[in-house]
Amino acid sequence: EDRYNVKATEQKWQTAWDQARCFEVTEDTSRPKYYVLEMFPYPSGRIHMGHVRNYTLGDVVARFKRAQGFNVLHPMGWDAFGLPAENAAIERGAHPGTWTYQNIDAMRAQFKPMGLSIDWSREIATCAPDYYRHEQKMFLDFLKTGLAYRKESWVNWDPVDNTVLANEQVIDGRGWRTGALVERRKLSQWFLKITAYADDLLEAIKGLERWPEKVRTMQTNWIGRSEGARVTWDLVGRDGSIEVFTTRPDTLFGASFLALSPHHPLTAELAAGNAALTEFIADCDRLGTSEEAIETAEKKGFDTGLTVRHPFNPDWTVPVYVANFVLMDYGTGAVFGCPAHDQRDMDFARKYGLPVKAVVAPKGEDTAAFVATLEASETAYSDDGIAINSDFLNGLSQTEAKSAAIRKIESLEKGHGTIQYRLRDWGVSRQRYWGCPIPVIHCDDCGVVPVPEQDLPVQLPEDVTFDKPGNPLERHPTWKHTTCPCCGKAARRETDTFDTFFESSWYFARFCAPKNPDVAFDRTAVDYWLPVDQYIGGVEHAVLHLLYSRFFTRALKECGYLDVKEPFDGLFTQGMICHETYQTADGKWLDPSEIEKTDSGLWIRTADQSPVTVGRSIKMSKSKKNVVDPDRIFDAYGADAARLFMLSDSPPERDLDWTDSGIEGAWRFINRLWRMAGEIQASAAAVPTDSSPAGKLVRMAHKTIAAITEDLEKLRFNTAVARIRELANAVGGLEQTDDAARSAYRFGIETLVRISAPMMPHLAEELWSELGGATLLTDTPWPTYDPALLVEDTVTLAVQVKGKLRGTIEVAKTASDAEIEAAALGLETVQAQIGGQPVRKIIIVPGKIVNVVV
Ligand code: ANZ
Ligand code: ZN
Repeated sequence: EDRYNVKATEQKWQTAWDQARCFEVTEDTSRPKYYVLEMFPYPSGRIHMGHVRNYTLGDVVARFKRAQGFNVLHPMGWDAFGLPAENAAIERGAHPGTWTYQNIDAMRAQFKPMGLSIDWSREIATCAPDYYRHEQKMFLDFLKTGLAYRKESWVNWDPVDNTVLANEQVIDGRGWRTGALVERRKLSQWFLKITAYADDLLEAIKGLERWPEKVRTMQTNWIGRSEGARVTWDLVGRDGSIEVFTTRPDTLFGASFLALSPHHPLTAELAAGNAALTEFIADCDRLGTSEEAIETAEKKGFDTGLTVRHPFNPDWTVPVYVANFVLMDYGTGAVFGCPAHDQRDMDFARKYGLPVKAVVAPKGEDTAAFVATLEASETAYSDDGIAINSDFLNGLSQTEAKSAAIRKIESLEKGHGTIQYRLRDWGVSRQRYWGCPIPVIHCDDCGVVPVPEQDLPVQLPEDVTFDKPGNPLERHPTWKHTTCPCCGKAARRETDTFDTFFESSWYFARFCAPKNPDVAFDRTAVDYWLPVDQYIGGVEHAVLHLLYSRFFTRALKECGYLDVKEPFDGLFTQGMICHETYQTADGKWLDPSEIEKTDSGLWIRTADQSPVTVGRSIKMSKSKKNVVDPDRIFDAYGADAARLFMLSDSPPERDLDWTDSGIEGAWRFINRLWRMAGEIQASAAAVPTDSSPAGKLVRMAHKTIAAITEDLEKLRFNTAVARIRELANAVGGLEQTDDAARSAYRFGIETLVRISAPMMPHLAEELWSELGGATLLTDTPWPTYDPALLVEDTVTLAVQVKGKLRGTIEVAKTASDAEIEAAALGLETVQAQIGGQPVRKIIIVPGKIVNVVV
């Protein structure tokens, strides 16, 4: 045969690995473990190139670690609950479960031909009752320990469909199906107390040394620790006070108003019987619940007519507004406004004609001029500076002024220094069908009663309809009707289900013993496998999923489920796959199959010969029609070529441009390796390591093993591929003229095969068997190198004539002066410079220069 039969070969080895159960693992305390995990996919129906990259990266790590002798766990599962299944049910009438399991089958069938070293016996789907029953139990334990609680909170409400909307279903402030303006509504919902761990989650980020800096920063900002003060302002003319939270107590002398959240208890009190204020609150509610909407909306306020006394001077009073930008669930739900030093407050002050008083000035500037300019300006000064116009704070730096102000507040008993976190408790209730039922029962007499453990799982009913808006669990004729476990009277089941981030917060631990029906985690198994040594996924999960998992692991430890605190020891976030885009003159996106190149090299649309603009490479997305279907690539070039290309051109953390020439290049390289292996000639000679070309090649192979081992250790896959290509070039360039060369050639191929195995496992396995490997390459240890052969045995010396560089020579490190002189004089360029003159002296600087003096 003269062509590599990629289809048959890849299929053959996948079957061989399956039959040998190569990737099925059990705990084995005699060997070091290594747990590799890619973020598990949502079963959308088809895999995309992002999946191909993600699982290729993970598979290289898994296969490499395995060859190094680790007991490698590399499992796969499906994040199977979620809104798209319900949307499909609404649009196509298929049951969400049917749709989901069909998608799982389709995607599994697409993953299998990739030749991933996955232990498929551990496959899980989070929508299976024997998965979610365990999280119902966890929830009951969280309830007992106070980590789960119920409180009123805001949701997006579609007033036409009369249904709660998920954030994704709100588009530009409108319901996705009705187009109606979304409102805020208050509902009683379940929360998990992630804030109890705010400090610990923040502090422990320091220890996550194998996480990308970028992700650590994002988590730090998300937790958002702010040092500041709570300050009390007494109301004028009535009892009571308003407490505000501020990070800038140093600017207290610049205060010109107080602002309450529309949902502050005092606001509610004032609104009773006040139609204008009630209308203002309703107006604020129409903004929806997203922080972004609130931030970008025009700042609006309502003057309550109340005033409060300044904490440092009871004679100084400022007005109290209700303002749309003050959030109820941060700090105290009330702020003091300092327009000179906060842009939002400045906008507000200019709009409502409130005073602007400068109390901070930059060091070393003309203060009077600065103050005059700032107080007449529209732009706040929020940079650092020295306190001015601030009584006892004058002259202090910002840090000093903050502490001094807090000391004063505390001595006056008008508040105290405090630490505030941006992090909020995690609201886990969703008014959706396709999620894990929350295991509680509502009884008119007993209140909220947990479902007794022996009644778990609370299973989703199968017979549901999606013909009307809203949650089918609500409308189901029987499901929600039950009896109270306490008093036995008729009672109602909770019809909310969990946020789907709930399932993904513990799946990595379930993989340790996924079939255990009795407990979520088999202790021996989780103690052995956790934490995950290398986690790989998209940076879009840098905050929520990864933070929830870190929280869950702590909560589970507290409830006695396991004994680690951090779930992911190493984290790697991969870049995106990008592709060129094609557009018609009027902006319509075109698929590559709709265009062609003219003889003059221009792109046109085949249908009407109209010109096409080729856009820069951007993230593959269906809407831009620039996706490449993995199936088509596997079919045309095989899995190894797709894998190789995924690893080749860009470092894995960067975006990768998909190009036809790139995948074709990978394909050609695979064929070239295959042909080169076919050119091995028999030889009985020992593998040479001398300074002959053959010996040099062998040394290079040893160096390549050393370097690639380090590359793979550090996830520098593109460099690793480059080294394989270099070695292949060198092997291909070696003439098999004698036995030593034939032996070196064979050694070169053998090395190439072994170091390619994590990346191109099928080709490597095929060539290994042709080389006569005794076991599967997959079961063969990683190649070792001889450190002695890494040491260079030659040096390169610069040769100068009359002080000018004229060439270089390569000589053995042990070469004598006479040998070096002869080699230098042997250079044609040197002879040309000497031009027959007598050589007076040759100066040798060892290891560096040969200077010929004439
Ligand atoms: C007075 C002040 C003066 C403020 C100044 C800032 C600059 P971070 O850093 O995010 O913690 N704030 C407090 N509670 C708020 C709420 N519930 N809704 C909206 N804004 C709120 O921000 C803290 C600052 O945000 C606080 O400090 C407060 O405004 C505002 F020159 O107090 B500051
Ligand atoms: Zn009861």
